[in-house]
Amino acid sequence: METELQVQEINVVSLKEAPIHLSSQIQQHGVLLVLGEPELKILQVSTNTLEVFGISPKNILQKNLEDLLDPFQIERIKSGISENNLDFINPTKIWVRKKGDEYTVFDAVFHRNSQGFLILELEPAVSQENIPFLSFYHLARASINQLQTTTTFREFCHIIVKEVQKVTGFDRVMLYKFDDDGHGSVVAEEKIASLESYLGLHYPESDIPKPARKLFISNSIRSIPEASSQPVQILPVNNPVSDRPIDLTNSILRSAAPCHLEYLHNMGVGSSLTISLIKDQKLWGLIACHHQTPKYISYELRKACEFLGRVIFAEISAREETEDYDYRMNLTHIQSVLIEYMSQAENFIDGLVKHQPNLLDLTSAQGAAVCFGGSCTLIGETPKEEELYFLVEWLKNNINEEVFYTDSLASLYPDAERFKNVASGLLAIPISKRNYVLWFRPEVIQTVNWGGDPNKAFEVNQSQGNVRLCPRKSFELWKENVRLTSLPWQFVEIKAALELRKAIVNIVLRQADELAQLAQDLERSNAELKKFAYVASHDLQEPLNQVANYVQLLEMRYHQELDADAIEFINYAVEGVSLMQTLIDDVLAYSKVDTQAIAFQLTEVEVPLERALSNLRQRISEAGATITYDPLPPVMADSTQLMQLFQNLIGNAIKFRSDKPPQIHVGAERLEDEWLFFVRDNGIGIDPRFSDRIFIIFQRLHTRDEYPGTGMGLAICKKIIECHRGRIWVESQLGQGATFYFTIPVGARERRNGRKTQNHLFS
Ligand code: BLA
Repeated sequence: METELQVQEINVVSLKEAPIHLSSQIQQHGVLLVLGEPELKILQVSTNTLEVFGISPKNILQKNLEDLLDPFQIERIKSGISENNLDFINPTKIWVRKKGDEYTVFDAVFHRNSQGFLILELEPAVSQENIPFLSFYHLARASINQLQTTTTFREFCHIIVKEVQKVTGFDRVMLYKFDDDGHGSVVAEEKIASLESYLGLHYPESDIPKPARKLFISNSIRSIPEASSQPVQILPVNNPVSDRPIDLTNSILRSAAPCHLEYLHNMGVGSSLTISLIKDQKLWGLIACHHQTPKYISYELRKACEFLGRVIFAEISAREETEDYDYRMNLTHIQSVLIEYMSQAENFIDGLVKHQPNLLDLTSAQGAAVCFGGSCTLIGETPKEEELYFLVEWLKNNINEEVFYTDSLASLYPDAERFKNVASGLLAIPISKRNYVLWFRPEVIQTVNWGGDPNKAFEVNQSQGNVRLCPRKSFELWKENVRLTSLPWQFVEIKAALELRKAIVNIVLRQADELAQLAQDLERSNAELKKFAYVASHDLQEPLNQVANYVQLLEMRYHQELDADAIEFINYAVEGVSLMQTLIDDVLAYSKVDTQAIAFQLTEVEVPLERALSNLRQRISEAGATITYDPLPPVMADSTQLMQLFQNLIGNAIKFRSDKPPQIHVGAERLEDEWLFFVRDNGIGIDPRFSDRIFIIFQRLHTRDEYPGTGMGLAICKKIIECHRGRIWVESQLGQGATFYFTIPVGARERRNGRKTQNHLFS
């Protein structure tokens, strides 16, 4: 129990071992020398020189390199070093005299480390001759020719390992790919028949700790020809110039970390060669080669493998991107279609869910929801609406990013287990604090094959107070059933969701902006008007009554004494008072036409029309007017206001009649998105020059003697129609009658069938 707890507490990365690149230990088969420039003074040396050269390290330290080598070799080296690019002299063949006439041939490789020291590494030459560079090229070209005929990513990977296996002869060559979470798996393998296969097996992150991976980005090829040999110390441990351990990041002889050597031993590996595969400055994967027994690979051949891996891998990345590319283009297309739909729809949500393609296609999801303004619009397979309210609440409190996604929602939000069948995977974008677009993917139960139990990837050894991690002993297949997860969201899908978010935010903001502006304007003018109407009706009413009462009193009390002129003047005064009364009433009526007070209802337009006609009964019969109308459609409107509108328009048609008896006709016609109504008369008509002026408040074309009235009627009509989001205008010529037109938009429900019903009148 106690050790179990401790295991959990130990962070594999924060191991108390020295950083691996400062280990000051190299592998036994070679010699490492740290040189001071320009005289090439030997500052540090590995302690195995006696075995390799026959000279003890103490006799080498502080000497110059020329004390060790023939003058002609030194000359070659010195001129190479002065070249600045050490790759020109790597590798150089060097002969070191062991004793008498006995020479040993080495491959000499130089590099300068991060601390600026020149490091010379000597490996016994395996082959005598250099492999010409051209053979790299032939190797790579042959492989790439093969690649051209392959189709899938898997096949591509397999060719790499096959080629590397062919040129090196390792027992096993693998392509190891890292996942996003740091674990990795063997995606391609070529091996001798007697070994069991590791293909498809997963290995936990701790098998290759982070510091090691960081190192592999800088040093892309590492060779351990004899995994069981004892590491050799560098002398002195601290560099005499810097007084610090020497940085061996780019050394080829550095001894692997003890933990890793133990790992290789447990796995039955006698030697290994590892090549880093780097994409976008990140470690994408490794080519890992194993041999059961010690195996030396020459520097040239290692370089050839590195080159091969790099060239073919570049091809792989390109291929991976092309596969991505087609899908990405498709998503981009869907995205632009959705944006088009959204901007056309009255409500952007309709644009996302009502057509093909829709929201689901943007991310290849099986379900989606738009939670907006307190309600959710669902499409496809989704959790229930009330479950979504809780989920949105959780997102609101826990997620601050522009996009959130998981392929295992239940691991973060346990309630999600209840709807795992539809939503084990979630991709969410917040539109604003409480509004979200969500995509869902169902649970897909997967079996993951591990190379050994990942929960026991290492053991803790406690001896003499030291805690030490060592790798597991068993690499036997360990199967894990992964539940409560969906297929992962791909990068391109997440990007498409983010792009959509931008578009929605823009559309919603724009609509909100327009509405706010409109509401503000309206509110301001209405408030002013209402204030005026209030003053007019209350403050004016009282003095007005007073005038009326006293004038009438005057008439009653002094009737006898007044002459005809005085009585006429009193009548004018009474008329003036009553005109003022009508004006006040009209202004009040005008101020009451108000969008906020409007009661939109599906209204059969004939109903308000007939009420208006009934109110005008007396005037119609007095004028001998004939009024006809076509069948009229239902519209979303305020019936009382429509009544008032008709009453004003028909009242005007009667008032402004010519010598002929008035003939008035009301009709309607369907346009694209609205109904067009008209009221046509045969009256005196209006000079087209004035056709705009007549709708302005208090504007009159005639004197009150000719035609009575306040000049408010058409202003009220205009306001009523504007409240219905329509337009009103007149078409007329003087003396030829007039036609008043007004429009009312069709309701949202009707609009969707607009094309079908276009030009198709009501029955
Ligand atoms: C290094 N571990 C590595 C390397 C590989 C693996 C490929 C790089 C080897 C190299 O650069 O030569 C792991 N090898 C694998 C895996 C497969 C394989 C997964 O063939 C699968 C087929 N490792 C552990 C534990 C520790 C550890 C418990 O399992 C210690 C905490 C450490 N691994 C470790 C270290 C290195 C390493 C420190 C770096 C070795 C070095 O370069 O010094």
